[in-house]
Amino acid sequence: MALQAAAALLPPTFSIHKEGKSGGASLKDSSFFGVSISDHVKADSALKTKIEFISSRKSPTTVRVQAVATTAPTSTPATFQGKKTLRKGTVIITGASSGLGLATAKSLAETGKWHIIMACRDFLKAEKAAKSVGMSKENYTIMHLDLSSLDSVRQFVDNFKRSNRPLDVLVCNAAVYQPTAREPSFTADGFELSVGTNHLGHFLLSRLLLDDMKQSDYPSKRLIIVGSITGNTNTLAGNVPPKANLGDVRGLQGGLNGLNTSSMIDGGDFDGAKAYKDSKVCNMLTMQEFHRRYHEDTGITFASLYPGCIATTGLFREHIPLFRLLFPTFQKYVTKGFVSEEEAGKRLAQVVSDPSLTKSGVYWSWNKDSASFENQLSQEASDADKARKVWEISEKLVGLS
Ligand code: NDP
Ligand code: PMR
Repeated sequence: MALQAAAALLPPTFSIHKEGKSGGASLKDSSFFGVSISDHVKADSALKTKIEFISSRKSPTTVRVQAVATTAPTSTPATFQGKKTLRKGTVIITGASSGLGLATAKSLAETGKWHIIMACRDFLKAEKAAKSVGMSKENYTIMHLDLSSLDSVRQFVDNFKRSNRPLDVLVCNAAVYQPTAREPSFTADGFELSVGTNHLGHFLLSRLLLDDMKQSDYPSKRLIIVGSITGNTNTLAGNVPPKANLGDVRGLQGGLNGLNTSSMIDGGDFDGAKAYKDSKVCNMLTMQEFHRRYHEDTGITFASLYPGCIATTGLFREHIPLFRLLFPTFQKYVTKGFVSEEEAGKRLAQVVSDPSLTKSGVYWSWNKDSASFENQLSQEASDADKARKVWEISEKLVGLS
């Protein structure tokens, strides 16, 4: 098979990793198809630009809020769907500067029915990205948001509130994935970076913006948190080691700071791939906890999704080059789980605006014919007690309780 051939082509520095916690071959540390590399692979820094703010645990990030209002806020009240006077919806999409977030922004912008707030940590990159996909100026605004700094999240929220725009839909999409990291890195507030960014940053953001969504008069208000198949151990993909597992959440309880406590949610040794998958479990648990706490009273639809394997995105920028080379082909022809960025963007855009996807508490997936269906979450990702625990601890960590 082509992939075995590819594995055979690996340089001698590759070896079968036998120290996986699950006892099987581990994909920890820059692995692909069960092989691991001993060289440390550094992230591609070419994507970073002058105005990016980098967080470090020793010197918390100073984040200056940048915003460009490309159109004046619209104040025409919303009416119910079907009526011609429905105003433009406002949707915030985090991490809209590339991959799924950008494709979704493009798809929504093309309808002319949405104003997209691109909430991004790299303003210039976002501007170039919006232009590169042909989004026209009146359909978007870029606002600075670095999810790896709680200060930045708060400043983003203040800045958004000052814009006087209504908030109709919030999409928590941004994520980092560090499969090759040997040591943990940390957010400005000292949380392990993947969980700190993908979960805790979004947790604070969505909690602080909930009131704005409550106040919106838009007919279908939605809070969407992007999940993934790899956080669900009821799937083949979710069983590729290292598997997601929050354990008794003792590491989260301790603050994930890697000093007096583990940097991993379950209290174990650092593993970048596992940290990402754990963060996705937190994303899916948080969506359901939101649903339980707020859906009935607010009418807001809370949803998560697995958009398909978008094997070409920047998510894999820190993976070894060989992985990035082979992964799209592997997903296209072996698992057949591959979707293009454009198709994935259309899927997430459906969850934002399709009138048939208003059910709350749902984890959406798509079948081979690109038809949406309500998917089953793994036992852990649907554990209501764990969801409540993660919620309560997260509240403390981000300073909400
Ligand atoms: P990309 O890397 O292309 O997009 C991630 C985005 O998140 C980028 O815009 C990135 O910004 C942004 N981001 C990262 N860190 C921060 C931060 N600290 N503050 C603000 N923004 C940040 O990956 P994808 O499009 O693939 O990922 C999008 C979502 O889709 C993620 O939630 C991922 O878990 C999910 N997903 C992806 C799958 C896939 O196969 N690719 C499968 C299933 C789910 P910048 O451009 O500045 O780096
Ligand atoms: Mg996977 C149906 C099988 C399937 C699907 C849909 C995915 C999706 N993967 C599948 C199977 C396998 N993967 C198998 C059998 C292997 C072992 C050869 C495998 C390996 C693999 C690696 C090393 N897969 C990966 C990685 C990654 O580094 C990606 C990851 O886990 O990122 C967290 C990944 C992914 N596989 C997927 C998807 C969607 C990913 C990206 C993960 C995500 O965004 O959540």
